[in-house]
Amino acid sequence: SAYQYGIHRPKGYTVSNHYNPEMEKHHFGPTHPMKPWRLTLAKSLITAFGMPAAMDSYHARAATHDELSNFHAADYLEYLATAAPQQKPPDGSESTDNKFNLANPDCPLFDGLYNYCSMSAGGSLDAARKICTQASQIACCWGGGLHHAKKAEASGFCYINDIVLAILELLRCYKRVLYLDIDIHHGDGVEEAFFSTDRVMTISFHKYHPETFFPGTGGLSDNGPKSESNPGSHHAINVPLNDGITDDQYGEMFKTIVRKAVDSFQPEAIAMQCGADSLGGDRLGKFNLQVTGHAGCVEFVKKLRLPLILFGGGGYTPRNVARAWAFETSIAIDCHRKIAENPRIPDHAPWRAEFRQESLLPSLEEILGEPKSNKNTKKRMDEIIMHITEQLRFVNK
Ligand code: ZL4
Ligand code: CA
Ligand code: ZN
Repeated sequence: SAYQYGIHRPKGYTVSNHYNPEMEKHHFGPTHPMKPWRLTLAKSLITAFGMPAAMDSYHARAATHDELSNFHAADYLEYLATAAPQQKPPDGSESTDNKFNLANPDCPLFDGLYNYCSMSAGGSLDAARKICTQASQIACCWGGGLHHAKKAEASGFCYINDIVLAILELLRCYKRVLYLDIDIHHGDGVEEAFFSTDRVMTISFHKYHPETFFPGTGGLSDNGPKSESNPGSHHAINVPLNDGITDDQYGEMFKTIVRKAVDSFQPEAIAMQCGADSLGGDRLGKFNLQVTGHAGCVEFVKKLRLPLILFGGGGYTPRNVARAWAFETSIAIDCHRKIAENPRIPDHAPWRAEFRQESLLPSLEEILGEPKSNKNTKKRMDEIIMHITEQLRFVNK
């Protein structure tokens, strides 16, 4: 099918994909929104379109305890590795054991949890090493992107912060790393981890509605601890958005802000979290992005021609998650135009029935889900850009 689609290795650069099929076998619980099998769907689309012929595929190994301890606390890792899945108390009440925020309904202790986390981190670390040695110019790890995990705390479906670990690896060979986050949730764990360094700039685009939307941080003026002695001052950028944002408005914000940030910060490498819960029709999200709008952000970043890691992240309507990450893989290997010309999912693709319209790029009607009204005014968008432009005056590399 690579032949059928005319897909071949891109000229002049190498793309790698880091993936471990064992990850998908893990379950957070029957009604938990995080479904690791969305990775199976994504992989099956990537394969059906013949994309593996155009990239280096690596079986992601599990990260070692030592590697995880580059960011995480020893007692937390110890507990993650040994805590048994919890049985509900017989009286039906919720568990009270909330050590390290584990066993709360967002972050349940499930069978094989430690394996799942270490494979996610292993893929992201492998990706970072390929970028460091320049064996790859773009590395994809769709099983990573777990941006909420803290040093000694699980949060929002995330236990191990594979992104922080990967960026720490990039910092061994690149002076400055730009982190971009298009998941609908605030990338709080990554932001906090690099609050006190000027070698990482973080930019998260997210829905911001502190009373009702997780995690409640990431306001426009939340830019980290500001002080003369903190070199990381001004290096945390937040783009708080409202429900219903469209491709055009989001794309305009993304490009304007990233262009300005790259000009002032002059990064040597980019780590981008591509959470797919910012797509329309997501089970948890409330934005209106289409696959082409979401992927347009990836395409814009790719054109900067800096070493690049693409992570997965959120995404709770599995068929749309798979579509987005497959199309973004095609952007990485530069065959997205061919795919856009003929987006029909090949007949032999397993899971094809999952994709109702049987196209990689669904029509607007299908993906939108409930039509949402756009609560983002032009005035507010201009204010946000103004604030960030001012903030970037303090960042001159
Ligand atoms: C669920 O049905 O907003 C977890 C979580 C489990 C199964 C049965 C338990 C029922 C929705 C969410 C009770 C669930 C109560 N089950 C969950 C403040 C909250 C406290 C926990 O994309 N309750 C917390 C986290 C967010 C909150 C979003 C995004 C991750 C990422 C990167 C993380 N937490 C309210 C919710 C269900 C569940 C149904 C749920 N949790 C939706 N949003 C949250 O950024 C991967
Ligand atoms: Ca985000
Ligand atoms: Zn999310």
